[in-house]
Amino acid sequence: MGDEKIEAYTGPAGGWGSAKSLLRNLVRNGIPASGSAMLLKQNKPDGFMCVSCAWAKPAQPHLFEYCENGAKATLWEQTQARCAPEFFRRHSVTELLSWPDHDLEKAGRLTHPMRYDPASDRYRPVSWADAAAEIGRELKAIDPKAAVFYASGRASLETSYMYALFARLYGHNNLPDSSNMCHETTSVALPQSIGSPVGTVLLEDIDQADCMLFFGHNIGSNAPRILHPLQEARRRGVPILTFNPLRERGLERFTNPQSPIEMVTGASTQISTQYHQVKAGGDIAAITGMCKALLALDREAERAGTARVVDVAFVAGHTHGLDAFMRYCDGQDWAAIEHRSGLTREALEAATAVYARAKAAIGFYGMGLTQHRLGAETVGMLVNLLLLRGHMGRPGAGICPIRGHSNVQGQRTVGISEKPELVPLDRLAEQYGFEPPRDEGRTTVEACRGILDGSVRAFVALGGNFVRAVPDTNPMEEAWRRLRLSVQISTKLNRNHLVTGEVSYILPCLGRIEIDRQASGPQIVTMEDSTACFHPSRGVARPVGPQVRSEPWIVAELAKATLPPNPRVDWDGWVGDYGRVRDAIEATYPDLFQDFNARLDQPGGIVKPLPARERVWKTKTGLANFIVPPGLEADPDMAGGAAAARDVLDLITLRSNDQFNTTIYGYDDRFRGVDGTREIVFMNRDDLARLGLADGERVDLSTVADDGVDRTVRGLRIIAYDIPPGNCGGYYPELNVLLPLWHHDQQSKTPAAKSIPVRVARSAPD
Ligand SMILES: Nc1nc2c(c(=O)[nH]1)N[C@H]1C(S)=C(S)[C@@H](COP(=O)(O)OP(=O)(O)OC[C@H]3O[C@@H](n4cnc5c(=O)[nH]c(N)nc54)[C@H](O)[C@@H]3O)O[C@H]1N2
Ligand SMILES: Nc1nc2c(c(=O)[nH]1)N[C@H]1C(S)=C(S)[C@@H](COP(=O)(O)OP(=O)(O)OC[C@H]3O[C@@H](n4cnc5c(=O)[nH]c(N)nc54)[C@H](O)[C@@H]3O)O[C@H]1N2
Ligand SMILES: [Mo]
Repeated sequence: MGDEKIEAYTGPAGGWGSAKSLLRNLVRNGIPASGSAMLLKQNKPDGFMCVSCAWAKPAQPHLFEYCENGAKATLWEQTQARCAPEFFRRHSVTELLSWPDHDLEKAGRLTHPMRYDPASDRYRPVSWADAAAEIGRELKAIDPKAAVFYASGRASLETSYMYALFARLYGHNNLPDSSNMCHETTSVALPQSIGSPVGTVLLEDIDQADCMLFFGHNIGSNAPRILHPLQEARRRGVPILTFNPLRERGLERFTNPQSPIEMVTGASTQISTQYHQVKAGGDIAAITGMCKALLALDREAERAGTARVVDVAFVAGHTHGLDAFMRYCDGQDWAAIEHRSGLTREALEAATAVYARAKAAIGFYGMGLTQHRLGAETVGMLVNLLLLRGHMGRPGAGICPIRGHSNVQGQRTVGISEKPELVPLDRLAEQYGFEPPRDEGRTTVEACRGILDGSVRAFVALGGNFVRAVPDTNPMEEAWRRLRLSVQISTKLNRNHLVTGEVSYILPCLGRIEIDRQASGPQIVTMEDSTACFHPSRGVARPVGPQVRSEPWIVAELAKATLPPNPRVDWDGWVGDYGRVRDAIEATYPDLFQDFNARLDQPGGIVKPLPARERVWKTKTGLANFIVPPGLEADPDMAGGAAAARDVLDLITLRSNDQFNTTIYGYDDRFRGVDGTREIVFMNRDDLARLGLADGERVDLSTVADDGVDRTVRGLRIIAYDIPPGNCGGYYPELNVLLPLWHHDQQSKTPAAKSIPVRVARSAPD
């Protein structure tokens, strides 16, 4: 860690700051500038799909179809550093447990399969054959229902299909993935509203939209390539209305680092035309205010005999539940809306006035909506607002959840799901001649509960850093040690490897940037982006080392070692030619993957058929539904009791500009003016004055909960910040200690990481 420096950032997103940061990353990963040629292949038809976010890949890519953070992800994966057996000889697991996340991954790419040896407290190299044989023996010895197969969202459609099939042939549906901490809220909310589990917007819609709403996503850091179409939209004069507690730089101003003119002149584009600093969890209230204002405009228009504001024909022909929704809106008073949203009636009416004029509007959103106690209802509210004006299922309009991991949406599409009703089990039964398990599997939260209560005995991870990403870090780490089997298929060392079970393995895999050569030659893999388009990805870099295997190969070896032979599942044939896995995928999902292999190289990707795009509503009512929320609160537990006490704030856990989830590239959160530390808490100046605290002081945060668990993080440095009063912010995953496992979206069980009630107290002097 370097020196701490806290200094407000005044530049735009992108620009020279971005170019400089990129260069620094080349150097820190030991990659010569010439190695950056690899970046030219990023998100290109003849190259690889970025391993960072899931944003759409255009049919006509730019010369540089990558962003600062996508490039960082590539360089981080393609580092010259190696975490080889020698590293594990030098460092015991106990020693490594004291290392920060950044240093662990910085050790470099994993090169050998390793098995934990408790006697020496070290990981030791093991052969692939021995590893697979022991893991197979262990899995055979337990009840399959006591095993969890987690996936982190990066592995390809091919690997994911094989992995999910392995779980079901073995006997369980315990297939949570990172989506359970992320957009599971979306997967539960959108089917109720519009009968689709995913967003309806395509890239071409963004080119046609004339109004955009942005709720709770930090695009400048987490999906920066969206800034290109947004910049173009702003040039067309499209208004962008943003709702976010923090003034995120990428949502304010952007200089396109790929535009020589902008780089030389320093010109930047204003992104948001209105910026509303809604309180955390205040979105139901804010959107209620907008709907209320919209209905008022509509009544006025009706009285005056002018054009209606509500799309009457759409609402009458395509929706259900408007009357109840109108009663709900009429029943909310402005004082309560203002109080809960933290926004004035005037501000909400100003946003509504712009929205009411739009002919084609898109609602974008991220974790700021999904990670709340009533996250699903909050997403439902955004859809309600769009439905009132018929912005669904026509060009330039729709709902656009911005997905996280680069193939998280695709993993769900090909069967990684704990919900058996979402998987064509009958077809799998027929295709592979077996009886798949039909019972509900475990979500991430339920997997954690099972680890805590001992009912889960084995955990296999296809990527990710589960124990670090989930809530309640301390009890989870303690319980992990009682697991019988922990298997981590990974590219880099992380904390989950060090929190061992009785039998623990690290299995090193290729990333998709590397060339994956199998019996039939170099392989292609595929993924699904945020706009539900499938794309091929071709490795371009030299594999990390001779002992590193591809994910499909590893999954096949584990499956062969665990399952009785099945003549209908040709694991080795599949590994020899991934095209055959794609044929199998097509056979299971003929409607989604028609002519999959033949159409792989379709420019812009293969568009997944989505009924909601065609105004066909696969809901129980057969119509798009207005969903009435129970009240204005997205986090009802923040409303009263201890949480209303004067020293209690609502904590938002955030990503910095220098991390990918639990992967910490460095300690620089440039856009928020933080450099050299992650041990900070952003607080509002009024709260500081009220609590007698000062900028730069150290405080301890403790979760307000009466379940007897001590959840405290000590010594965070206060940064006085432009954040609504009553809210505070800090970094994930360090603050996951504070997030109770039961504090999750009630419907989807997505942890409510954007509203944790915490008590703030000055730290005791050391
Ligand atoms: N470089 C980089 N890219 C990434 C990732 C990464 O870590 N690094 N992670 C990937 C993954 S898995 C995901 S899911 C996405 C995550 O991308 P985001 O959805 O942007 O997630 P967060 O960084 O958690 O930020 C959430 C944003 O919501 C705002 N917010 C918080 N609470 C509220 C609220 O109550 N209401 C509203 N309206 N806003 C709120 C915060 O201020 C913040 O701007 O990014 C993906 N891309
Ligand atoms: N408090 C709080 N908690 C959160 C969140 C939050 O906003 N706040 N966000 C949540 C969200 S949105 C998500 S998605 C989860 C993320 O949770 P995870 O997906 O479990 O975590 P990652 O940090 O993405 O996983 C990083 C590890 O993945 C491995 N890896 C990287 N690339 C590959 C690959 O190509 N193949 C394989 N096999 N392994 C690979 C590396 O070993 C690396 O250490 O965290 C959640 N947790
Ligand atoms: Mo995510």
